[in-house]
Amino acid sequence: MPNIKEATEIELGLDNPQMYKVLLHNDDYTPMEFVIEILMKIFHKDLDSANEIMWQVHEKGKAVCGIYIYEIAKTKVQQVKMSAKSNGFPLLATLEKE
Ligand code: TYC
Repeated sequence: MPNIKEATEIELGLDNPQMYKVLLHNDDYTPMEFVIEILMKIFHKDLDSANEIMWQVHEKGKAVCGIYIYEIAKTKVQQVKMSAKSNGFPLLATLEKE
């Protein structure tokens, strides 16, 4: 018997969606503590990995903080933007196709 559900998922591209990296970018003004807080609250990192990612951004200029489907990645970028803006920091997050 043909598997209609599987065939439809494949046809619609739902079996293997395009994934997007969310990158955090360095700047000279956002406090390290604020970046760590963002990584814990928005990207659900524990303190150790948030600290590690923050240092990677600080030293290398940018780092990946998560990989998601488009709608989720876009929402994370927007959440970073809103939180940074309301706290008066220039922190920037961007999307990149995986
Ligand atoms: N460079 C910032 C500082 O020295 C810290 C920082 C880290 C800023 C990561 C942004 O995405 C960032 N206060």
